[in-house]
Amino acid sequence: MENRQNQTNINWYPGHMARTKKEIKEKINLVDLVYELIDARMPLSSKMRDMDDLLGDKPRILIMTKYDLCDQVETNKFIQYYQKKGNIVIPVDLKNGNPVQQIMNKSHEILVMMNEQRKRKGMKPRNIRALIIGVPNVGKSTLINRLSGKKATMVGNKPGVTKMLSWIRVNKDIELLDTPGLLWPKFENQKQAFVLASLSSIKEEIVDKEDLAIFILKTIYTQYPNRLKERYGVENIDDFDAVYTKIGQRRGALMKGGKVDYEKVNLLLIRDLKEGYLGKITLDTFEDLS
Ligand SMILES: Nc1nc2c(ncn2[C@@H]2O[C@H](COP(=O)(O)OP(=O)(O)OP(=O)(O)O)[C@@H](O)[C@H]2O)c(=O)[nH]1
Ligand SMILES: [Mg+2]
Repeated sequence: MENRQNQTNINWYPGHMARTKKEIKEKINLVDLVYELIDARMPLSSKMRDMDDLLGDKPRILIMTKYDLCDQVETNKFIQYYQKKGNIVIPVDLKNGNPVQQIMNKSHEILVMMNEQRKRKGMKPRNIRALIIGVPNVGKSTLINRLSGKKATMVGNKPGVTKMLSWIRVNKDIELLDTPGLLWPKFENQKQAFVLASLSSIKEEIVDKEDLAIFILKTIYTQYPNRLKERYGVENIDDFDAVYTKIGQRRGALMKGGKVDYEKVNLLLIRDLKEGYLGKITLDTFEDLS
């Protein structure tokens, strides 16, 4: 496996995503504001593609979820980049942080503006309806639960938990439309697909585990070389057989007779990244932008 390249050509755009997009299109006229969620660990790869036509010029707030899990130095570069392009960006830790006030304040500003416009046209003020969109597993349902202060919708650490569009009232001013995770029909490049797969936005079953594990090894080695050393005692990745053997020995992924269990090492690498055992990481680099 020494010179192994990532061979898999991941493309995953199941029918239910096309259907979700169609349903959003049908409801978009009811929507005043869009919360676009981006996973802070993949600020480029998890940013919605192919949605501008659909969303038109609806006001948008970019919410960077999982800020607690990312490499803030790298992610902040993207935050600044999006801000420079005129976006409102709010980084959040939906698990332990307190994101509600900040998001509500911004939404309120937009509500006030909307109602001033309505007044000028002789229309009555009304509450705001916000659409939540983002790739699978980015934290859409978690955000709704945090904003509404109750378990209004189901969450889970795998893609595809939310299956249908549904309206949820947050308070007297705001109603939210939860949506299932969306991707776009064709990924821009292999890295984008692997990044999304590494952080659970692409269903595990459709990805070759070994390709994914090798991608993780290469990426972490390039971007955070010390992490492999700290966790597995791996100093370089010149020889993948040697790397697997080392990890297998360190982490007890061996078969009878002491041979390394390659499959187990693959799963271990994938899990360690997702669970944060490789530290706070941002897989997209600012160079990927160019
Ligand atoms: N540490 C951390 N975990 C988060 C954060 N936001 C969401 N999560 C976790 O991410 C996982 C996915 O959250 P969901 O809210 O189900 O994601 P979703 O976007 O609704 O996913 P689908 O419905 O499958 O598209 C859950 O395990 C959440 O607890 C965050 O800011 N920090
Ligand atoms: Mg959901």
